[in-house]
Amino acid sequence: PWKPLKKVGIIGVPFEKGQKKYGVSVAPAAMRFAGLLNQLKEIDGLDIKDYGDVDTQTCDGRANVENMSDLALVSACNRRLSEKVTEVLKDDRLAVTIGGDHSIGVGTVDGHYNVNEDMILIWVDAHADLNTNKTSGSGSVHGMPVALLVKELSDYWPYLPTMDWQVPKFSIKNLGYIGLRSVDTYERLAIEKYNVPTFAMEDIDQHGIVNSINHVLQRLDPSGSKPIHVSFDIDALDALEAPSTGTPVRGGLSLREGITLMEIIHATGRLRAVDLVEINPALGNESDRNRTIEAGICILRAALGSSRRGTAPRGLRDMPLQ
Ligand code: Z70
Ligand code: MN
Ligand code: MN
Repeated sequence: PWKPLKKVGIIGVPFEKGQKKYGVSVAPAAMRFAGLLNQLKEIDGLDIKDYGDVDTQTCDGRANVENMSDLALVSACNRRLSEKVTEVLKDDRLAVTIGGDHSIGVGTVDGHYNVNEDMILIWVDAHADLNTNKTSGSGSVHGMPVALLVKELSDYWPYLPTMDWQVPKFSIKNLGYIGLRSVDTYERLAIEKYNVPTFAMEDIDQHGIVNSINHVLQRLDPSGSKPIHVSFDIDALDALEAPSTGTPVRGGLSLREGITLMEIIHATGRLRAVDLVEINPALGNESDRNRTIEAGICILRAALGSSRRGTAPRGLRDMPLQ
């Protein structure tokens, strides 16, 4: 009974306080300037609505938590984003969120979970983003969103001022990873402790991207009955494909593997939310910037049903006569 949603809502999140480099917050504007909306509207039959950008500038209150930078801003931005994602989904649209750094995954998943409690989450990333403030080497919240979201890790956090709105309800049993190749020691410990289905780059090399994503989908949802959320960090792609990102890691997914992954998820008909994060147009030269933005648009187009085979014109059965 599942068929791909033809209605889509776009949300921009110009937020970069979940990490330390300038520039990720420019990505929504850069993606729009590169023609994102028109390139998505070209896809057969899609109805694209732009919900604009979330306010990422303001917060009230303070949250001085050890080894956790700018928590009050991260919290305020994600609270607004969560409500926006919920609104888009309640409008029966697939929620496409353009970050911003990956700390915004807290808001997108929270907002999705509030509509679909049975959702599964595919985290496509070079990194696991599974640190707590105790295990993080950077203190940057973009390395912590998964740990903030999952209920199984709630006891590993101190009280987080300003975060009362976000009660971790999502179960780590509904999480899978694709593309990992830079995993911290306690992140790996948690992946093993909770037996999170994880296809790191060496597993993808062994099994191929098609078997890898199919295996994760089969593990998380054997009956094929649950809504899917994909949180796609552009650094999952190889640094040659997507150089303009804060923490490029060599030896990643080819753009073709990223597109194949998204085509398979689209074909389930169950995709309900996609995040595209960590594009930093301020890093690298113009060619790096354009390549990274183009790669991001290719990933989103595949997620929304663009076919590399092409699409014949709707309702027409013959070529035009001369
Ligand atoms: C590291 C940390 C990270 C992205 C870096 C890195 C996390 N595990 N995520 N770049 N996109 O600081 O927690
Ligand atoms: Mn990430
Ligand atoms: Mn990453």
